[in-house]
Amino acid sequence: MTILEVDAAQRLDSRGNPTVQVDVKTIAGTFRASVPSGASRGKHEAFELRDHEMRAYGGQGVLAAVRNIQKIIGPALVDGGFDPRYQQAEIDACMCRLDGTPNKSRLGANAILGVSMACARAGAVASDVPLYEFLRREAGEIGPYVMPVPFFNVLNGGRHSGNTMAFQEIMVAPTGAQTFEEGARMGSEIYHALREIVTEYYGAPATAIGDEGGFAPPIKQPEEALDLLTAAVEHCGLTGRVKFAIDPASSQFFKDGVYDLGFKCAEPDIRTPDQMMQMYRDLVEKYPVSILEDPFAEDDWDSWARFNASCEIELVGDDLLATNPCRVRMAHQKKACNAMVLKMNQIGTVTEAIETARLGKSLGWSVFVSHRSGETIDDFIADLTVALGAGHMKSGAPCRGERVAKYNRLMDIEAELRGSWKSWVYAGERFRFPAEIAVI
Ligand code: 2PG
Ligand code: MG
Repeated sequence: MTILEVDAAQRLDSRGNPTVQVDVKTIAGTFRASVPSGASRGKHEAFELRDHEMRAYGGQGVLAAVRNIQKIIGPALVDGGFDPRYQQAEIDACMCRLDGTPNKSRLGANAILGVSMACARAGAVASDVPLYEFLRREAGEIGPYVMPVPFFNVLNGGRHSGNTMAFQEIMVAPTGAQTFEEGARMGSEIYHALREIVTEYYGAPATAIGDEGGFAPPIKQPEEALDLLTAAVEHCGLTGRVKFAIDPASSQFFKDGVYDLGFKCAEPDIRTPDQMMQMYRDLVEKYPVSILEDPFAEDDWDSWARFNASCEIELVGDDLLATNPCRVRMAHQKKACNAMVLKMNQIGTVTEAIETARLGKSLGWSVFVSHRSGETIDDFIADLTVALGAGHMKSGAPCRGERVAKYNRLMDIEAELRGSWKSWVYAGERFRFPAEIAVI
């Protein structure tokens, strides 16, 4: 079964920016994928091709990427006679060869990834299996199926909202649920309680939401955010059954060796790396924080390594690693972190994303699958998370269509597993290393 045609179009993402949509046609049908886009992008990420034609979309157009798919990638895949059932890796390698650059800057990672995802969907349907099965086979995963713990980003700051909060994401995770579905319910209940509490403290206008669906009240210090969340959890009677996570996305406010927590305020609020470390230690001690993602900037290796030396919780590299195997190896060598974020568009193909996840796991790290702040209703990452047995994922708040698309897909997958012969577990408290559950 070969690829008959590859087409692409420019469509809008959740922020109203253009993005790439791909259609791959085979005898089994037409399979679509859409590409996400970050706001707090790391400088080591694969290249996102934009038109920079200022007369349209403020230069954000992706027509060049669309043309690259129509004129270069599509014909090469059709001529190559690839079978998407068995040749995902070959298809992805062919696109990397066509591009020929280390960071996909010729054809654009946004062009290449869209095709890669759509081919995986074509391969799954032609193989008569759900996408998570197809990707699981690609990843060589065996053992029970793991439903991930969702990390809901319920308070938005940083580059994702217009408020004063420097930290980009404050997340809540239902680790004490029994199933994903129960976890989704807990997340939704906490979200709604949080709305009430934000209204009470800051007034109704503060319940406006940020790019990932979380509230964006005028918070200045991280404790304020965690106190609000604590109150919401308590209100729902869920104390002890949830954990918190923080993604400060600190590359965004790192300059000249220091961090400026006031970067969105009139006055700077400068902290040295040592002060940042102390602040994180205090937060971890005071609140049930289980993940710190990008607490230090992408090239502040020294702070990462010093903090990691005594860090007992999950310390995740996002901008630091950019889902790039070279950066992962570098971080491992420097002992900079103990976990990786997995974002397909940071590297640019499904195959390379899976390989990077496997590399992380082989180093004893956990893998935290992530959406981007600019999303579409494409729910590919839900299947990818189950396929990898990653144990946890983040897709924003339990609010906004492009965010809940992934959570809803995960509920569908869980329902399917429940009705099948397959053995499966909800990662729960063991979200970092869910494979260990299987051993028990
Ligand atoms: C992050 C992401 C996703 P962005 O930093 O983890 O939440 O944000 O897509 O803007 O890089
Ligand atoms: Mg991040």
